[in-house]
Amino acid sequence: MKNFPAPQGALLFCLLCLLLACKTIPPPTPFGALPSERQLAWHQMKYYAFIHFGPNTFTDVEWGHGTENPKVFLPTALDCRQWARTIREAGMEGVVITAKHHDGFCLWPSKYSTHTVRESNWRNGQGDLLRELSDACREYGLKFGVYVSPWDRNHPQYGTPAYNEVYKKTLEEVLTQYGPVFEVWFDGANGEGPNGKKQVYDFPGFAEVVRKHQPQAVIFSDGGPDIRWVGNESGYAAETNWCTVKKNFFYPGIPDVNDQLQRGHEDGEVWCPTEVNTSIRPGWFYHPAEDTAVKPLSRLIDNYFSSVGMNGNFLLNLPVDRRGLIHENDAQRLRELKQFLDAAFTKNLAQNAQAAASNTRGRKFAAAKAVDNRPDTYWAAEDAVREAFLELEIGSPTRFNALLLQEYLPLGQRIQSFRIEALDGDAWREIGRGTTIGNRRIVRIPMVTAQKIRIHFQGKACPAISNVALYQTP
Ligand code: FUL
Repeated sequence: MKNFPAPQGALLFCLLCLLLACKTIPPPTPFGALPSERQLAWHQMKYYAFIHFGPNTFTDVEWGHGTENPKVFLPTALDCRQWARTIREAGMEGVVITAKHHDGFCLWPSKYSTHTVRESNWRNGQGDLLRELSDACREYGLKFGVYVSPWDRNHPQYGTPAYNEVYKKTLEEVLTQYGPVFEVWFDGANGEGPNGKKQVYDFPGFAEVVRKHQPQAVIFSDGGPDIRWVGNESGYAAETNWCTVKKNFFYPGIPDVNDQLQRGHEDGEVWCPTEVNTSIRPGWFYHPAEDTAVKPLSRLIDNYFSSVGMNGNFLLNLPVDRRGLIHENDAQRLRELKQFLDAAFTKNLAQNAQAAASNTRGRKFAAAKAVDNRPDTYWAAEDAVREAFLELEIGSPTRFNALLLQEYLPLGQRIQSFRIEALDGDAWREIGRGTTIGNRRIVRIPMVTAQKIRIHFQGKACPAISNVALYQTP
């Protein structure tokens, strides 16, 4: 038998051990409900635009009756490329358009309705707003999503079983003619139709149509199935926000559970995270009187931290005006928010931090994986460890007032609470605390200067943290 010379032999032995060590330490066991691929893709988004546009824009109401003359729909200078440019420059990642609101008016020439852009004089009745917008989204690299109201105050068959079939056909048109759709938004509102009857909606059937034609699209409603309403329209997720909910508990239009929608259910069996929707103005649709009521920057910043920073995504509504443009005042506020976000989040002050942890399950899951800027690696503790801390040595005294924490979602949402400490002289001083983390938690704290910080995690299973970052926000 051939012997290796001693030093090479030892080296090989070490390498083998290392290889074995890496191989044998399995990742933590996933805990509880887990996200699907389409949900994980959606979790990578943060901030996108809602657009409410239709006859209401011209009649100055929020809920059209469905009896409006389609000729009222007459934007004078409609330009979807201006929308897409403005949205892109705002740092948003996509658009969800009211293809049909409760008045039943279709922004595309649907075969299944007589209340559409075809019956208006816009583009001589030859227009298709979904075509123009989806083209503009492609040009500007934005994702395209649709709101198709099940409640229809115009359709003569509304209130009968036949309407469910009409609605499915309508949905099919929207989902097959305009390229990839990233999100389908089902509103829970269910009022009376033109014949005074309410509809019993076939939501499972509607979802089937979405899955068939756009399997990657997430479906939004009060009850998901993919993403849920956050229980308010003012733009706030809750401090405690679980991605999990009880099975078959929420459904579209469910009354009196807004608080539970906001918080989710800690022990829920189903993954269904929150999307936080609010409008940049008081109304969803355009009203000239609200030109001076665009929300102040401070409010939008607050909404950003309370959505993107509280384990949700931010869907900010822009009421396109009667010209068919995003109004200057709204565009200005979007630019201001973008400037704030750039100033706040471009520089991660923990970028070069040295990380250590009170417990680690092996090299592959080392503390450093929480600051390596990769979403697919994470620090994890051993299975039995439900409380552990990460320690960051930043290198030099650093001023910061915000911390970003992210869990590695493919293993479930695990953390129930956390505490942040800074080394102050010889003593650790608490500078912040919170409850859930999930996809993304941004903790705002009073400005501190520190060189060493610790984040203590406590969870339902061992922590699996993919990212920690520090920021100094204006
Ligand atoms: C609500 C609707 O009734 C409003 O008109 C608006 O579309 C909002 C986003 O959802 O349920």
